[in-house]
Amino acid sequence: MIAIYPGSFDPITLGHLDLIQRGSILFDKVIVAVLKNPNKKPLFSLETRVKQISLCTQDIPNVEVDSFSGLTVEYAQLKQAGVLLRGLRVLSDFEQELQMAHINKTLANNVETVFLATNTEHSFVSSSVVKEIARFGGKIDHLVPGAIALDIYKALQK
Ligand code: COD
Repeated sequence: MIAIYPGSFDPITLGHLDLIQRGSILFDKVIVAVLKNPNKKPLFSLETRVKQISLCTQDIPNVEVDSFSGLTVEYAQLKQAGVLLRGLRVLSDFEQELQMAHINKTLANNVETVFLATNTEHSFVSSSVVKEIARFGGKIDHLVPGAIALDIYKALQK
């Protein structure tokens, strides 16, 4: 079974990476799919995020990294994926994620959403928190993969 792990990943965090690692054990292949969202102004370009995720997942053989635009379920069908992988940290995630799962099910009945609960160690980690801390020069090496920490400080200085 192929699973799509869709998201913004701006930037990828240790919470995302943990989900990818655990998903790669559960599924034959995990495609990490970065959304091209013209309505958001990300810190990192789409191409940079794809490169960063590829670097951080290079040791996991059944993980692919890609980008997409449009509806996630249409992308999943294009890739012949039966599952959308999503993570849950707090109650507010659940509300939003459940609504999205229901909407996606109405759009594509053959694509299931599978939720993985966050690892307790990463329950408070989000891309926004990382950017907020880094903006003020705080320590982020316990929140993001070591390979991209410096990129974040540099991007925020521009
Ligand atoms: N621990 C566990 N899970 C985590 C952690 C953590 N520390 N941090 C993040 N996650 C999970 C999130 O809960 C989410 O499930 C996933 O990782 C990705 O998170 P983000 O923040 O990078 O990405 P999102 O949630 O902004 O991505 C939203 C989508 C791009 C998937 C969504 O907007 C989408 O599908 N857009 C395309 C249009 C569409 O099809 N919309 C749906 C129908 S309206």
